[in-house]
Amino acid sequence: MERAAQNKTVFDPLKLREDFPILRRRVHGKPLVYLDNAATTQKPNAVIDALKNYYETHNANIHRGVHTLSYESTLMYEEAHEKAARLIGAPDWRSIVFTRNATESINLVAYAWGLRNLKKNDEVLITLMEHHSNIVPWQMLRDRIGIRLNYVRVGRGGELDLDGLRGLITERTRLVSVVHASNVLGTINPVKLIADAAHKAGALVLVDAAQSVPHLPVDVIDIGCDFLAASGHKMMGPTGTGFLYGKPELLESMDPFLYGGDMIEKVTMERSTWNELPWKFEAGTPDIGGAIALGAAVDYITALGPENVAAYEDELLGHALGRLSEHEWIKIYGHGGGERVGVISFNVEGVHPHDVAGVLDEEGIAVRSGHHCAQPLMADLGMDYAVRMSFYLYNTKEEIDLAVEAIKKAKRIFG
Ligand code: 7TS
Repeated sequence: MERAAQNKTVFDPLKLREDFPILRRRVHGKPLVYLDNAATTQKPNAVIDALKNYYETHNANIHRGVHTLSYESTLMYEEAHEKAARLIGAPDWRSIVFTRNATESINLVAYAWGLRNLKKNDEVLITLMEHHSNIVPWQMLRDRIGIRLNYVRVGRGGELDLDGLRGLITERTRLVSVVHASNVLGTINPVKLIADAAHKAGALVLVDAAQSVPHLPVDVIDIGCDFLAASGHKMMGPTGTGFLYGKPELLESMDPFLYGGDMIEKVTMERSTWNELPWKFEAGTPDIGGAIALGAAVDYITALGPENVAAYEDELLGHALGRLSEHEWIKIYGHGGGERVGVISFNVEGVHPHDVAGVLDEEGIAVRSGHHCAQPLMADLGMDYAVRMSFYLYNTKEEIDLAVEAIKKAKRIFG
């Protein structure tokens, strides 16, 4: 909340909303209120125009031939890597591998690092707070090579059990893979501290930053992580975009993930050698236009300032928590203090979460109801489903008030 107080007037959300054409649309006759930003975010004109401009004036395949369009596309595609690198404080743009999404980024590490470097009884430590995309790849390695998969527990207030975490890091731990900001509870985990503890034991650290990079200043050097996975589409970039950061020396030491065109240096009938970073990990024709438009999204966030985005979302979060807490029949999960991103999961006593979401939809309000791809966490919290509101920089307190009114309506109808 302190951050918000210092930065209150930094940007005008009403002005900024004009950059997002979709926010002008109506749903069931009501103005759209989009509160499902943890799933994917809306796109500003700058991103839509970058995509359109790419296809209208530059479109060609990259790293091929000398013709002008291919040359331009290649430069623009490489520049998008540089922008992503700068956003997360990576000194070398070649440590950024473009992927389709955060899920693919984590799978890249599981296949290209895990399959080659882990052996039976090695340990991977994750947490109960993970999205399925940071659980299932490690279960795959457990089933294929017999690694052990351990989970750090989560307290009722939504905090990771850090003492438990220290106890679970052993001399067999090879990787600690942890979510930076929870997509269910909003909890911001102390990833720098976790990275220190892991490194002391000789383990590597992967940070799942799908919900942090869009909302907070993130610096890979400050955190000290070895890998960081991010989603482009959760930070206003096009769907089908994401990236993996890896320490260059680690990426150099790894085998490729996918094999084929563009990732090779030389191919003979007998064998092949690999291209330099990051192309070694970007096999086949990538989403060139998407990546360039993701670069435009990075420009948009950078111009606003990630610290200002965080401060404004903190204001929205404080407002929403205050409004929801006025009703004892609303149960909020995991907001026991500490730093949070703008995500609130809750249930309404006596009303199924899908019914809550259905009533909100009739009012033009988009929220997610379900298991949020975090079933182990949901089970640990003693539920199957919850409603989730998640904010972004174009949301307003008035929208949150409309959502609270619609929740009250759902309670009146179903409760
Ligand atoms: N990690 C976290 C913490 C996430 O929230 C998500 C997506 C992912 C990884 C996977 O990202 P993707 O880009 O591969 O889809 N989370 C959600 C969500 O909460 N609702 O829809 C997608």
